[in-house]
Amino acid sequence: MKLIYSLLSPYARKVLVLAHELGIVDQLELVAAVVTPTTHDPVANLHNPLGKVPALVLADGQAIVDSRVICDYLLDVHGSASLSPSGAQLWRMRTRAAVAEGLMDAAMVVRYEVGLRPQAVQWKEWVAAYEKKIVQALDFLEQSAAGVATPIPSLADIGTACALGYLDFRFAHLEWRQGRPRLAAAYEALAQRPSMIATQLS
Ligand SMILES: N[C@@H](CCC(=O)N[C@@H](CS)C(=O)NCC(=O)O)C(=O)O
Repeated sequence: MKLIYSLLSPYARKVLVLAHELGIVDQLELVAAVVTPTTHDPVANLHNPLGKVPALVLADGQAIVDSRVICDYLLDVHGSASLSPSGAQLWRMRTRAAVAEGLMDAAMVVRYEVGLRPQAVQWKEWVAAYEKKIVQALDFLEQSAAGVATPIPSLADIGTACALGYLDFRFAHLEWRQGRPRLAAAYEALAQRPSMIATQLS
């Protein structure tokens, strides 16, 4: 399988962390792409009509996008039913995973607005509104923080860890740990896992 990815993408990191946790990372051939909303990466565009990373290309050439679907695929093919909670716990976990994903999305919106858009046409209210979404998502994740799932972290744990790692990398000024001790403790536990160490953003 080929993983079209970028070293700095928290979405691609999620897939890589899960692959490490499932013990299948060696089955992934990593193909780096350089993506922004305003540039055209031929490899990313070949496999994903949205031109985004990550994309997973199977042996028969079928491409799977986006990171949520790739993670579901890896769990389906290489995991086991025991790795997923059931009943109410499943929907709590999936909701936490969706909020963590939304946190990443909001961070990416701010990053593109501040880092890519010419300064003269940047929209301050837009940035403030998305920073507010980041803060609200962090508060939700603090309130719903639970112990890390075993034997491997859940999709919510992995998504949250990768979103928080991205904040540390690009949004350190937000000081997300302030007032969020449970989330900080959960993150510290996750950050020490070999899967997270092997995929650090740099
Ligand atoms: N929902 C997508 C989001 C992926 C995404 O936005 N990736 C960024 C890189 S971190 C990207 O490819 N950006 C290029 C673009 O927006 O065109 C996923 O989960 O895979």
